[in-house]
Amino acid sequence: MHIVQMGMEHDVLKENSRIAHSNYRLLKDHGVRCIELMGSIGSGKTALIIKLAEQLRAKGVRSCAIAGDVAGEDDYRRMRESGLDAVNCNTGRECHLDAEMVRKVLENVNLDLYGVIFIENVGNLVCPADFPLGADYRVVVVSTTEGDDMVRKHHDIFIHSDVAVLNKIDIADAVDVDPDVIAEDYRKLTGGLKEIYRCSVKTEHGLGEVLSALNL
Ligand SMILES: Nc1nc2c(ncn2[C@@H]2O[C@H](COP(=O)(O)OP(=O)(O)O)[C@@H](O)[C@H]2O)c(=O)[nH]1
Ligand SMILES: [Mg+2]
Repeated sequence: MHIVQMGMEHDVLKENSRIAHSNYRLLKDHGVRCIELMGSIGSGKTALIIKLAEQLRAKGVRSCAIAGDVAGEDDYRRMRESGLDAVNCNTGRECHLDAEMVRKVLENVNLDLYGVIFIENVGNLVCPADFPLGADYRVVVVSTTEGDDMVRKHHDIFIHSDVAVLNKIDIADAVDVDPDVIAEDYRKLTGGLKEIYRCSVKTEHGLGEVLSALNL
């Protein structure tokens, strides 16, 4: 008899998927759309969430954000100071959020109050890819300051995300990065089917297109 040994990793990912699906159902039952942002430390995830939430507020849509970080309350505080409702979620030593952490946070959020929930994952371009959380859209945010090789080096996270955003277009020249190179790498990776959304949270350039890409 041939015995297939199921590794620990398989079980963990399967269980994560199951909980992610139940998070998704819970959010749908309350009519909440959920957007997860992944990306390096400093790519502009917090800044983008704050700005998108402001634009949604102007349209009468109320949002809440889950600030995922290894430690500290910095992003959570920035979100709150901007007027955005937020929940802090420290992972301790984990380099990514998982569906169970999000499930526990959602248990303590009055979902009937919100049209949109943003989830900021821990700054990391590798680990979050394997752990869906139950969002409608997984978004990867990279910035020009990270160099022009992000898509080539980290294709997994681009493949595991629905929408890709290239932020800090305003300082591309200053850091000698050609956004066209990143855009072309992404186009190739996605078989010519998808474009990376270029924006600057600072100047607000391209944010309307990002909102539309997220169906918001
Ligand atoms: N010039 C410029 N700076 C930005 C832009 N977006 C974010 N930043 C800055 O980049 C830094 C990191 O942003 P943050 O939102 O904390 O990144 P996170 O670690 O991905 O959450 C902050 O100092 C932001 O003000 C942008 O579009 N242009
Ligand atoms: Mg942040």
